[in-house]
Amino acid sequence: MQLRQSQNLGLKDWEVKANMVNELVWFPTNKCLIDGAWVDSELNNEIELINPSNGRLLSRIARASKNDVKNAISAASVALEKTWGEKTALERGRILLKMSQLVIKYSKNLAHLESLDVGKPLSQAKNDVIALARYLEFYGGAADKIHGMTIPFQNDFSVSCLRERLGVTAHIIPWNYPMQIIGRSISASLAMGNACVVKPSEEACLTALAFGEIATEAGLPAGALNIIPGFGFEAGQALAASKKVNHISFTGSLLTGISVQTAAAQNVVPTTLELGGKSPQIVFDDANLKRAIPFLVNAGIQNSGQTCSASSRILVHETIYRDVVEKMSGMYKNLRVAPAIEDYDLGPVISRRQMDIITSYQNKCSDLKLLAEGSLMEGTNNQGYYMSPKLFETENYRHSVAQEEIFGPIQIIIPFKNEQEAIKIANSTDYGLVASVWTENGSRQLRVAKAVKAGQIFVNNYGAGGGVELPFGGIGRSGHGREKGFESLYSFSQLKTIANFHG
Ligand code: TXE
Repeated sequence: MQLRQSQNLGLKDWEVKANMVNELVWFPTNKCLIDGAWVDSELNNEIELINPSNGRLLSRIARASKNDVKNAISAASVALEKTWGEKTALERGRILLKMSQLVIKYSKNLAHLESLDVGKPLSQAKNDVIALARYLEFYGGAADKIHGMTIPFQNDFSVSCLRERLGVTAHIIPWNYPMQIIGRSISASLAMGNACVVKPSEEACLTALAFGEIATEAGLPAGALNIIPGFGFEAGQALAASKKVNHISFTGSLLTGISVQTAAAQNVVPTTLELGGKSPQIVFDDANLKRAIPFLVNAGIQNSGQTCSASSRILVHETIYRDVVEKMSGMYKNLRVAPAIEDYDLGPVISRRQMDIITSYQNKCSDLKLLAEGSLMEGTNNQGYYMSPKLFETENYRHSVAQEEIFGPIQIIIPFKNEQEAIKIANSTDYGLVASVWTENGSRQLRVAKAVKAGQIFVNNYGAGGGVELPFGGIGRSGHGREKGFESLYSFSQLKTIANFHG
């Protein structure tokens, strides 16, 4: 079948206009990027993207079929044998750096697209663009600085370990942070010399497509990065089940993660899974509350709580509990929810489906005390998916809303009596992604940081501003493998040991 092609979608050059909330992104966004060309999906099928700020059609994206996925994987394999595979580490790094510069050049457009598509306040989308550029910069710089090693062995041997690429890497991306998650995963993989096939989310996909355009403009050879929008049960599943993929990075829900890992296991393909959490912040009686309070709240409501590392549990020592409740409630009462582009504290949540999930958790909170909530601004009565953020309290840390990931703007505050109990509550869920400890006591900082089960622990802060350099990933049901920092380069490569006998 001859596929229709277009040179450019026009997304990266999209002119940002004033009142974008009602704008329909009419560009030919219904394409897949395969082997450097924007092509129709095999069956010429489309998926509608809905603008969460008004519930109306935003754009249409391609619905890639199994064959489209196959073509994308073949294009990646060919790029590895030829153009991309022949590049030196230095050359790969320079292309990533060029991509980083172009992301900055198109940052205004990218931020607007992400804000419209995901429904996140514009300034949060701007931060995501900066993070994307930073990932490309970090891994572009690292591409020629990741080495193998030599091993002292018997005197008549020379032993070296080469750090080699894996081959074709698959990247299954969720809707909550498309730019950031593409950035952290693709940049590291390309730096190591792999070729990528990306399956963005069917709920938010536009910046992934714009990123494809930027890669082409930066001179990334055809096939090194392929983008196949589509449904998870179709394109996603086909990608996860392919024998020709050599690694899968997945960020998303626990159940889909299990299904991806099960599919990969049939082909003995390694996976990196990032599956969210129920991340606690532990506030001791000597904490600097002036500094802590904004972190306690913002880490829960950022992107309407739809963040894998959202802090949805706040554990507070009983002696300062009422003070913290009062201060957090004060902040909550000033939180404003508005259409994303208007850039208040929260935008809408991603979809009607997500709204229903969050509402069902809110209903389960009926036996908890509602301490405070934010308010909806004008413009939110327009079919968009708006939810006011809510702060609840309970002593029952085993309650389902204090144990399960809600993925919405709900925080639960829980009192504790002593350090031992705080650690017990923090470690009581099946998750372990991120945690923070607020105390001025140095011994306690280290004791608690070591005792809490999570991949990242922050002391007297939360998130360290994103920290591209800092290894990130979960334990337990939050997943396995590490992204970010140099760790990610290890995940996207393998060691080959050469034992040379010269006796
Ligand atoms: O996730 P899915 P959904 C959590 C959050 C949310 C819930 C549901 O709790 O409420 O997941 O969100 C692709 N084979 N997180 O349904 O299904 C899918 O197309 C291969 C946490 O959106 O996990 C999309 O690209 N791929 C999270 C990606 O997987 C499949 C971020 C994620 O979708 C597939 C998002 C399949 N069988 C949701 N089925 C986080 N950790 O940050 C779907 N996909």
